[in-house]
Amino acid sequence: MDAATRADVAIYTTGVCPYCIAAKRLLDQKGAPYREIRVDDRDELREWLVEASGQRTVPQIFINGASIGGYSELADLQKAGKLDAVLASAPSADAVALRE
Ligand SMILES: N[C@@H](CCC(=O)N[C@@H](CS)C(=O)NCC(=O)O)C(=O)O
Repeated sequence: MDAATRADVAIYTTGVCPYCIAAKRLLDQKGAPYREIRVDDRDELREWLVEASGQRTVPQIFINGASIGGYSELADLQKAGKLDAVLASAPSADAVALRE
């Protein structure tokens, strides 16, 4: 699916985070490029992330500006057979800008 992947994927992570590793592994397996944004020691960014995602844990994954949740939600999309389509969707012109 590599050639078909068009989505803008951003993953907010910290250094010691098994779920972050699992999420990145799944994205790698799907051949999906992503931007990794580390939030260690970045309190302001982390506060924004809680507001934007509604969750306090990492990783937090955004696809085309929309929060999809953490590794569990990413894996659920994969199990439901929906992840390829999500990763192949192009960002819309009015996609929410993420902070980095
Ligand atoms: N269900 C979440 C679990 C994420 C999770 O527990 N992440 C850990 C780091 S690997 C975390 O943020 N722990 C700190 C906390 O729970 O406040 C997911 O799949 O992403």
